[in-house]
This record gives sequence, structure tokens and C-alpha cells, in this order.
Amino acid sequence: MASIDTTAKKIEQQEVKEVAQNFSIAPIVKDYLALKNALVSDNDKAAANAGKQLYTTLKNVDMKAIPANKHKQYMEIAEDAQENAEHIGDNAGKIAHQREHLASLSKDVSDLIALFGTTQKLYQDYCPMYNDGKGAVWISEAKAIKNPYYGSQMLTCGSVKKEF
Ligand SMILES: [Cu+2]
Repeated sequence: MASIDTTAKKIEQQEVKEVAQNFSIAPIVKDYLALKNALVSDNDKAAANAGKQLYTTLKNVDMKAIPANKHKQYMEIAEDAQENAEHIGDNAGKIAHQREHLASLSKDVSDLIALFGTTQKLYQDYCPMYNDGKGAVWISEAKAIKNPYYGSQMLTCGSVKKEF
């Protein structure tokens, strides 16, 4: 009988593994990139819409699909990301405020990529000037620098810091 139990346990573990492998942050990254690109274009309304979309995407994440050993870390990051997405969604007309939240949100997305990986080629860029010279990172799908913190004012300020 013990062997049957062991087999059942093995199958169970296998299933957990398969489910866990199905989890992807791609939908979150997709919404983040739309938001980031809206701010590159100085478009506060598009940024707000993308923020709302990201908020919904984060809210609809199936927690069961996330590997158990990453649950806690995911929850912490996602909670912060959700708050940032919500504020960006609520602040059309206040692009400076949206950009403040982008700085925090970009850290969250960086953390998610570090935790879960990405199949899409992504870059972590760095703007040394933002926030009174404290600097800020953002994630981009393209190697060319297009700064979402300054938009048309200083579009090519920054450099690639990391590649994922
Ligand atoms: Cu806010």
C-alpha cells in the first residue's frame, strides 16, 4: 500500500510542478510596457488607461498558478505594483505624479522579472537624473533609450543597465 501512496504523491508533485511552470508574468509585463510607452509619449490619458488595465491584470492573477515557494514574495511585490497601477490610473492630468509611481512600479516589475524570469527579451534602463539625481530604472522591450520619466523633454537620457 505504501508504494501506491508514494506513486500518488509523486503524481501530485508532478502536477504542482506543471501548474507552477504555467505561471508567466507576460500579461503583467505587457501592460507595464504599454504604460511605460504612454509616458514616453507624454500621454497621461493613455498612461491612466494602461494603469487601469495593469491593475485589473494584477487583480486577476490566479494565485494557485504561482509556485508555493514564491507566493510570499509575489504577494509583497504585487501589492505594491497594484497600488502604483491604481494611482497611475487615477491621475490622468497629473503626469508628474504618474511618473513618480512609475519609478516605484518599475522596481516592482524588475523584481518580478528577477523572481519569475521572462521569455521576452527585456532591458533594464537607468535614468541618473530623475528624482533630484537619485535616479530611477525602467524596463524596456527595445535596446534604444526612450526615457519615460522625461518623455520628449529628454528622450534619450539614460543607459541600459541590465539585459534579461
Ligand atoms: Cu499617487
